Amino acid sequence: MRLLVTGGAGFIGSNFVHHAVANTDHHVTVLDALTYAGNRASLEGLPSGRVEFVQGDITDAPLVSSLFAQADAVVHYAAESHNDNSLHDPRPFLDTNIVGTYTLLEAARRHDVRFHHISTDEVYGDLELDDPERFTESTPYNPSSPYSSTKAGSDLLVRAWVRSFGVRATISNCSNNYGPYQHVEKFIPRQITNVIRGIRPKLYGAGENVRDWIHADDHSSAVLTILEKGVIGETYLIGADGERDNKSVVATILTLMGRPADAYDHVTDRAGHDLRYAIDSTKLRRELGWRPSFGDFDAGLAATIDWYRSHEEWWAPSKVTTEAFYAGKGQ
Ligand code: NAD
Ligand code: TDX
Repeated sequence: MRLLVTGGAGFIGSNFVHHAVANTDHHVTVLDALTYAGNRASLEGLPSGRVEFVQGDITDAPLVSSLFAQADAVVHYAAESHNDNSLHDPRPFLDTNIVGTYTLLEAARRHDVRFHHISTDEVYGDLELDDPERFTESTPYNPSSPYSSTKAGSDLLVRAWVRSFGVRATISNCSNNYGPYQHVEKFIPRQITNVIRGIRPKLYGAGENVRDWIHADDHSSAVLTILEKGVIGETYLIGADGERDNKSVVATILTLMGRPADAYDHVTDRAGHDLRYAIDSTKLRRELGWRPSFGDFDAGLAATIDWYRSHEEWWAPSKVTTEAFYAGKGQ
């Protein structure tokens, strides 16, 4: 298959490209604007005969149309992805997540290309810490932040283009990813690189918020499974039963890096901070037979710490500007 991957120079998109090259015969074309979050170096080492890179914007309709004309399937990762940035300046989130997804859907409709839309569990809002329920495909949408509301909007556009125009699309909503190539603005790489730099990790508020962690490689295998076996028009939740509160994640990072488990600071909480996310991925497991491979979160975290220790040249250029942004907000 000729796959077009939007956002393939970002964190999860680049992990997917590496995974697809290693596990399939697909040819991959990456379309990425190389915003602050995109990094061409995340695709280094891949065979040039299998992977082509196009720098461009998903809101550029003529460019998008010409790439869809040559693709059998599209996997759409490109997005503005960081909640904290969306609280500071929501506009790029509307442009890329809403108008960008609309532009791709119109091209999918025109060229009748199979389309897979990557989304997030954040569209469902948040859960109480003691709620026995987890998110399922029938949980009502209730997004909290400018980021998650634009992702919710993009999901609804996909559903409308399936029903109104017969676009052959599927959607997946995944929980929090960790692994190599994640920007240092995000929680886990921020704390790992802080410790490497001798800065104390920064925990928002009390640190009781819970996230449901999945390794990016497991997210990639789930997306390939949906591309191969998913039913058009369906939504699949992706998760690996990895619920942990932020305080315990920071303590584990510190311990794995040889520091006292409580050597972190509490900082200003995120506005509207979602309390807990938790995914029930029974549908994906039962109907499509998917299983995660990374069962041990601490082992995955240790491997991720090793990756950041040995790839300082990859993250160092972003570290200073990222920390300056947070410092300005007391975080
Ligand atoms: P990221 O910010 O690391 O990467 C986004 C990529 O998209 C970058 O390479 C950037 O250059 C590119 N991009 C941004 N705007 C673009 C535009 N207008 N045109 C073309 N390219 C553009 O994000 P990520 O964490 O890898 O997330 C990828 C996708 O997965 C997003 O859709 C996000 O909503 C979703 N998701 C992320 C997580 C997570 O834990 N990070 C969890 C569930 C779902
Ligand atoms: O320095 C920090 N300290 C801290 O306590 C940062 C950056 C974050 N946090 C907290 C906020 C969250 O409770 O850690 C948790 C994780 O934060 P992020 O890495 O910003 O992720 P989150 O807001 O949960 O969203 C992520 O998962 C869902 C991705 O960024 C989204 O793109 C995805 O949709």
